[in-house]
Amino acid sequence: MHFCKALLFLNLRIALIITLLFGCVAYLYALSTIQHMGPAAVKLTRNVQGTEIGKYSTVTPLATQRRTAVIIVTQMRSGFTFVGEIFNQHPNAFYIFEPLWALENHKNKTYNNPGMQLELLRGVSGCRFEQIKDVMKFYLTTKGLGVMTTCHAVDKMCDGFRDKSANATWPKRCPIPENTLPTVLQSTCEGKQFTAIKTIRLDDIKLLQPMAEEDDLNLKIIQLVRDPRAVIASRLNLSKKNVSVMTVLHDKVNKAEVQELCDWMIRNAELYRNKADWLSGRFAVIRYEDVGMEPIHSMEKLYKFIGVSPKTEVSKWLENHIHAAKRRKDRENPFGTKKDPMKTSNEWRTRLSIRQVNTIQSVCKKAMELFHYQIVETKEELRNTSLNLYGKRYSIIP
Ligand SMILES: *[C@@H]1O[C@H](CO)[C@@H](O)[C@H](O)[C@H]1NC(C)=O
Ligand SMILES: *[C@@H]1O[C@H](CO)[C@@H](O)[C@H](O)[C@H]1NC(C)=O
Ligand SMILES: *[C@@H]1O[C@H](CO)[C@@H](O)[C@H](O)[C@H]1NC(C)=O
Ligand SMILES: *[C@@H]1O[C@H](CO)[C@@H](O)[C@H](O)[C@H]1NC(C)=O
Ligand SMILES: CC(=O)N[C@H]1CO[C@H](CO)[C@@H](O)[C@@H]1O
Repeated sequence: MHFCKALLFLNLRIALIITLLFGCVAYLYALSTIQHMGPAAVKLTRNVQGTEIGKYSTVTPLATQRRTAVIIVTQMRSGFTFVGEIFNQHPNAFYIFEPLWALENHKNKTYNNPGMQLELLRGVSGCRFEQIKDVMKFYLTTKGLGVMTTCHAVDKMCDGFRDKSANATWPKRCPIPENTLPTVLQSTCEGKQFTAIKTIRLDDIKLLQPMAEEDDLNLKIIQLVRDPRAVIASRLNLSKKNVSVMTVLHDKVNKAEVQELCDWMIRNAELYRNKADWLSGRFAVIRYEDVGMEPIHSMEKLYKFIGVSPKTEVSKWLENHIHAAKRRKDRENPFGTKKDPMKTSNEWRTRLSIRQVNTIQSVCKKAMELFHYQIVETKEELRNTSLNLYGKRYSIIP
């Protein structure tokens, strides 16, 4: 019995020694393998914190952890609601629209300036909210926008706080205390793969240059443009349900408004056309009319451009939305019918007079040439929708 115990004890010791020996050999082998992975591997691991702490661990480089933020700029009545929505529908998006509205409408009138605009967009893009908590609080709780129910990530965030009683006032629909708001927003934002912001209130994308040069941000900018004749036609009668040529005819086109619209189109596309370094790989421009022809393809290209894979939720939503828009003959959606894909794009041609069209065309000559919007000379050309004014595409998505 005693002998057996001694033997067992001995065996255990031997086993321990063998295990240790194997461990040492395995460790040395692993060490030599890692050292023989070449300079790339060493450089890669050294990037971590700039020291050699992580030398023998396999860690992905920090570069891949740059946050993607896409800023979508467009103008009022350009019919691009769905472009914001294709990002809102992504389960991994932190999507918000019109944050600049909050600066414009904040009770502190000093807020509405380019410096604050940059600070706000920067904060939202990079998930840093401490400096902008005052504006964010106003933005999230104001009735005017309804952000807390329409933007999915924000909606979910507010859900844990809101007063669900039927008579809850607007501030109670997202009553996150101001002192915790920055951290709650930050964790919501960081919990999502990317940020998407849509706005009609950015005059000049040049404002975004400092964001493009930030090391930890992967900034993408999408400019959405639409035929100015269609935009103006749409704006002329926001309040009219039953629109016909006769009713619109008498509305004067506001030249200053048209000028502003077309200047904006040119100003924001020109930096890219002049090959501004900081925009390289970061800028895309799409025409409403081109999206109308190929909505699914456009969505896929936009996602490819920002480097995020579109989930099935997005394509499903878009397909349903296209069908619904076609059924409703929704004027503000670019999607035509099967029989006439350009139908919605051409609608303005039955609603504006040739005089109105001439006014817009003379003010917008340069912008229309740039984006390949074909000019009409006569009333016959204007009304004859067999004449395609959008045959030459323009959209650029790198
Ligand atoms: C408005 O904001 C500025 C900073 O942008 C601040 O200095 C000023 O005190 C604020 N005014 C009011 C009335 O809160
Ligand atoms: C909401 O309505 C309930 C009864 O319907 C009432 O007791 C409560 O005071 C109301 N709350 C507010 C904030 O008005
Ligand atoms: C719309 O306008 C047309 C012509 O102007 C008119 O005949 C028609 O009754 C109107 N429809 C409605 C619903 O008002
Ligand atoms: C309408 O435009 C098409 C295409 O340019 C042309 O073939 C046709 O003759 C035009 N119709 C009329 C009535 O001008
Ligand atoms: C911008 C514009 O001129 N809108 C007009 C549209 O039609 C209504 C009447 O229904 C006018 O009051 C608006 O001025």
